[in-house]
Amino acid sequence: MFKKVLIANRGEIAVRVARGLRELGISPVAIYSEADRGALHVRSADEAYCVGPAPSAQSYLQGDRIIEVALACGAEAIHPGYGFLSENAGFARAVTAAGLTWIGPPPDAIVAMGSKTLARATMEAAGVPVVPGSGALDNADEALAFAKKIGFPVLVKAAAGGGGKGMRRVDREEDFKSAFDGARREALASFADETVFVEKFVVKPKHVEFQLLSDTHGKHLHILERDCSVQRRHQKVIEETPCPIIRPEVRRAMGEVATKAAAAVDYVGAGTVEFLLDIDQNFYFLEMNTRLQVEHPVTEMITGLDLVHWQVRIAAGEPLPFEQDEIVPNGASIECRIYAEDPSQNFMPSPGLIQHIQVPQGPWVRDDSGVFSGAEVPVHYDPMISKLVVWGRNRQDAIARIKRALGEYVVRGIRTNITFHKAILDHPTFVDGTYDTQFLARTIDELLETSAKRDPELEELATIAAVLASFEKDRAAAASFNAPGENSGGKGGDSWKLYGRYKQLQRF
Ligand code: MV4
Repeated sequence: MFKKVLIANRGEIAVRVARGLRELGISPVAIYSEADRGALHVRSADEAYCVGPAPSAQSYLQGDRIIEVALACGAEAIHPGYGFLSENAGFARAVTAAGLTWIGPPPDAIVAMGSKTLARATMEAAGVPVVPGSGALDNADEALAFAKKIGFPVLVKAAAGGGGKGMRRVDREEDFKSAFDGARREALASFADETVFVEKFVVKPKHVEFQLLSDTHGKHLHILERDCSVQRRHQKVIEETPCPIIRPEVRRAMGEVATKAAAAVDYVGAGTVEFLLDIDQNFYFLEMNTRLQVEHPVTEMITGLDLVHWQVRIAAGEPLPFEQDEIVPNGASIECRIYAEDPSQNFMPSPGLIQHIQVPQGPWVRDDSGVFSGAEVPVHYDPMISKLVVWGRNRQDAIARIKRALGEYVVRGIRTNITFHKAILDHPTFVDGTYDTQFLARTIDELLETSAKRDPELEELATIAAVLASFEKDRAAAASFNAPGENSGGKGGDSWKLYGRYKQLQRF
C-alpha cells in the first residue's frame, strides 16, 4: 500500500480524500493556491505546498507543477478528486509517465467517454441502450433530414459537450436551422469544437446514475443507483438513493447495462454511468463520468462501502473481494449540497468570511465540509461549502432526518441555500418522489416564495422586534430581563416565551 499520496484538489473533496487516506494509514499531502493558504483541506493534510495564485488556471490546473510537487515530496500516487484535472487524460498520462500511480481510470477510458458521439457509438456497439440519435453532423440539411426521420422534438447537442452547453431543443421543423447553427456556435465557443449531433428529445426524464467499481483484474461491479434529478441549470442540488420510483426489474436491467458499459471501455476504479429514465421507465445511456462524484456519500451510506478506500486499493492493485450479489442496499440516503449563494438574488454566489458555522450532528448525520468558523470562502472557486448527508431506514425517515439536520445548521456571515433546501423537501413532488429533471425549473418561483417566508435571519429580526415590543408593554418582565433561568413561576409570561424563542433562534 502507498505511504504518501498527493491530493490534487481543494475544498470538501480534498478533506474527504484526506480522511480516507488517513484511515488506510497513508499520509495525505495537500496542494493549495494563494487564496487557500488557510483552508481546511490544507489543515487536514500532513504536508501542503502552494502551487500558484488564486485563479485555478494558475494553480489547481497546473498539472506539471503538481507532478513536480508530488515527486519532490516523495508521494507515490495522485488522487485528483472531482473537477479540475480529474478527467484530463493528458494529466493522467503525465502522472504515470512520471512514475507515479494515478488513482483514477485508464486515460483511454477517459478519452473514450469524453466525446459524446464516440461514447454513444462505443455504448451502442456494447449493447447499451442509447437515445435514438445521429453521429456527428456538420451539414444543416442532413441534420434536418435526420431530425424529421426520428421526429420532433429533438435535441441538438455538442459532441464535446456536458453541462448543457451547446444544447438546443427543437420542437418544429421551421426552427431547426437556427437552432443547429446556434448550437454549433456555442459548441465552438465553449469547447473549441463545433461538432454536434441530433437526439430524440426525452420528455420529463429522471437523471438516474449508477455507481461503478472496477478493479485491475477485470471485475466490474455496479454499486446501485442515485436519483440526481433535482438540478438547477445542470447543477445538482439534492441527490438520493435508492431512486424512489424505479421498478425493481428496471433497476436490475440498468445495473447490468452499467457494468457492460464499464467492461466495454476496460474501466478501472470508481466511475458513474448516467441514464435518462423516461416516464414509462425506458432508460437510455447519457454519459459516463470517469471520476468520483460529489454525491458519492449517499451510495456509501446505503452500502457501507468507502468509495475512496476502494479507489485507493484498486489503484494499488487489490482485487475487489465481493461479488455483485453481495452489494445489497440498506435503507435510504439523501444529500443536500450547501452552497454559499443567495437564492433570493438569483442564486448569486456569496463568498466571504464565515463568522460562525454550526454543523448539524446527531444520529446518522454526516456533513462533508471544506470550511470552519473563521474560514474565508474565496470568490475564485465553486461556491459549494459542504454536503449534508443523512441515512434513514426508509425514505420517509431520511427526509424527516435531513429536515431536522437542516434545522440545526447555522451559517453566519455569508448567505446559503439552506432554507431553499427546506422548501424543496416540503414540496409534494419531492415528497412523492416523482420529480424529474425539470422539477426545479418548473417550481422555482413557488420554492423561492416558500423559502423567503422562512428566512431564519428575517425570523430572528422579527422575533427580536416582538421581544422588545412585548417588554415595552410588560415592565415586570423587563425588570427581570437580566435573570434568564430564573423565569419560573410565570414571571413575564409571553415575554419570556418570546425571549426563549429568540435564544433558540440564536442557537449559540
Ligand atoms: C437529454 C435530455 C432529454 N433528451 N437528452 C442535459 C445535460 C447533458 N448531460 C444531457 N442533458 C439532457 N439530455 C435527450 N435526448 C435532457 C437533458 C437534461 C438533463 C439531463 C440530466 C439532468 C438534468 C437535465 C436538465 C435538463 C436537460
